[in-house]
Amino acid sequence: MAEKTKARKLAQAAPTSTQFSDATVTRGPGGETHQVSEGGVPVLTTAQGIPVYDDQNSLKVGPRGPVLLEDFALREKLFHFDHERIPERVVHARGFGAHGFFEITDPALAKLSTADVFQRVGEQTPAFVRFSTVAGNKGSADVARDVRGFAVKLYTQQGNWDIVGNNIPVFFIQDAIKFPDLIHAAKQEPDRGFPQAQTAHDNFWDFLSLSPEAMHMAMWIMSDRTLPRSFRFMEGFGVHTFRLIDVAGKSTFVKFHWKPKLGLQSVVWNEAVKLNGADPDFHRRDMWDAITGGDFPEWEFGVQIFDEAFVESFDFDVLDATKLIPEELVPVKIVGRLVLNRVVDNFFAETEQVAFSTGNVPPGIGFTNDPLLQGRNFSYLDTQLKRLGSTNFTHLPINAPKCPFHTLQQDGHMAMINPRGRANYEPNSWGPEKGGPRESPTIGYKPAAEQISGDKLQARGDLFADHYSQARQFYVSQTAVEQLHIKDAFVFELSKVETPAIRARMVSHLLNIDKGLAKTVADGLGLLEMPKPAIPARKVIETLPPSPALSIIQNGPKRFEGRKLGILVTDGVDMALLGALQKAVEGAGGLVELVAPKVGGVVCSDGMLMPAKQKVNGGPSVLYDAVAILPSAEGAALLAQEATAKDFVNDAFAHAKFIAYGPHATVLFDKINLTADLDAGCLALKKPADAAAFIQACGALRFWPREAKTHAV
Ligand code: HDE
Repeated sequence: MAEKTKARKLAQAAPTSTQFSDATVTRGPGGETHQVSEGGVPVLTTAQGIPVYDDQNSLKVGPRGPVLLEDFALREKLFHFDHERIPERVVHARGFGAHGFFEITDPALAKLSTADVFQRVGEQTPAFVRFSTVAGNKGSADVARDVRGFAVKLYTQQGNWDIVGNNIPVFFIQDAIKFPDLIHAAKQEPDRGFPQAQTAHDNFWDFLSLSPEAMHMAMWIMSDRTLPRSFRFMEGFGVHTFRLIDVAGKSTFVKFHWKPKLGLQSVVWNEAVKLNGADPDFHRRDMWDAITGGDFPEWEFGVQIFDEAFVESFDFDVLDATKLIPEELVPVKIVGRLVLNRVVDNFFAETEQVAFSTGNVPPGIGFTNDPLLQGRNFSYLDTQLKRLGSTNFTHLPINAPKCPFHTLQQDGHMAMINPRGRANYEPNSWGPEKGGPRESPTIGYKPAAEQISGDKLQARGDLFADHYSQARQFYVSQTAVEQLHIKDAFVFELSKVETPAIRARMVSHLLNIDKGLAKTVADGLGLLEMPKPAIPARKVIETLPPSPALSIIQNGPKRFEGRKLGILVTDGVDMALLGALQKAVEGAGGLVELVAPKVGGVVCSDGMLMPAKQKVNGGPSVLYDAVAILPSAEGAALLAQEATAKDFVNDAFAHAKFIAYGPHATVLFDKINLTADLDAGCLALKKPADAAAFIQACGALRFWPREAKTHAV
């Protein structure tokens, strides 16, 4: 804890008011960063450095105008403003990035790959990570039901390595040629321009139900994986099979994994719906608060390593991105860690302009013939030109390598890295170092040796044709609670589909995955007739054993660390109870926020003023992992008249949260008819010593047995 407090202080001490980040600041001859007026105030200038006389009024003829075109400061200001926007990403438009480092903790990879980043245990490699949703536009809400992007850029000493992954280990499609169709179908429909950031519409389910290869992913996206509680509590996956290439050029197959140190956690759907209204920035705020508070998010870096013999023996094709390799079959070996410890200085310069590409791999890492991966290698470089406007996007500080680099590329829009001298080709006689820079057969990037021959054709491998076996395996690997959420999600999404035939077509696929699931969804939709099962391309659908690694609840943290308790308080709150709760939460590594009738705070039973974080109508319980209700007697009577306080309790209960309550809370519970329903997830705080047991219970994160009793439809 002492370490955490120290880190928190350091993070708070970090300068926040510099006008430019160091990467872009221009200094005068004496190192000055500003022209200074007589009073010592930094002077505003135009982009040409001309000091501005008046930034409140444009240049006019008389005080009522007309405005003169001569006003170059006005023209420049408007001109620049008019051009502030760049195209948002065609997918993954809404994202949030942070800096940190990667380090190897186990030397195992050093002999399998020449990648410099794997060679030295404990050496920190700078990293930048951008998390994102996929379908929503840049201004959409964070807690959309959607896949999350998990894109990692490692600035290694032999160039940038981008692992452009997701929080789900498989994908919708097998071949890049289907990507534009998938994304068109998922995003707003082209005639009406809605719905925004959701897949609950006809086009999406039409395409999906016509694409049996998407069925495994359909199960994942209808699971709680697409409703993460925080970026900090989700896994990341490289998805494709890549190669590690050793010094002899021999390659080993590998899949990359990121596992959150604080365990997995998701929110429930009704909570997500409300969160998007209460705080559309819920995920980015969580990340910002954690890092600036010194609670640095951390992931373990794991690898599944396998060889040609495994590839031959595996039931599926390792080149098929709609399949995973169960961890029970090839365990994930943890060999490193990723820590995020610095927020960006400037959102646009870093998070918006960062440009990832699956094609960015250093020596020692190789591609496979996964047709999705091969398409991506083209698409990412291509899209950066459109988005960032110049081939010189690599000159931007966030994209430039942090190791020495020297290309012979030149010119182009906004070239900022311009070599001196005469040598812009090679071989040449001019360069000081033997006509360099030259290619290097010793350290230069070399792909894995691979013999390839075959007919030119448009087809897929036979093993790509099993679309249901792993979908079924995913479903049977979930706990009953998670299975219920999957059923509910299908019913919700398909209920928003207006065309009955599309709903039925989707159910016809579910029949091949799990009959019980199909039946419940059909019932939930009020489907009059059960459709026939979809005809599988490959007749045999395997019943694979459950894989516990695929469940969120089974991989939860079992502790409250990194989580938040919201305490609803009023004037007169019992300071002994409040203090005990605060101490217990902090002891568990969590955070406490007070929600009160006024944000200025409350006067506690001992006369002390405690400031609140939220006014009750702006701090609904969806913002918290667990809640405590601690009003005084008078306060309880007040809250019983306040709709948002009643919602606070009702929602916490409906979302299966642990609830602690002080002696007067029952007035509020009576008012909302909750008293008779209080269960083992609701703990009475009779004395300060009860706080520790409550926080201990909160480690389960939700009191799931309540859920079935609160959802009748
Ligand atoms: Fe992407 N994807 N993708 N994707 N993707 C983009 O690149 C693409 C796929 C992923 O935070 C785009 O710079 C194709 C799988 C992430 O900046 C674009 C195909 C996975 C991000 C693109 C895929 C991803 C992107 C849009 C199928 C998980 C955000 C803007 C062949 C393994 C990166 C951009 C960031 C972004 C193309 C499939 C992850 C258009 C063609 C599979 C995390 O280039």
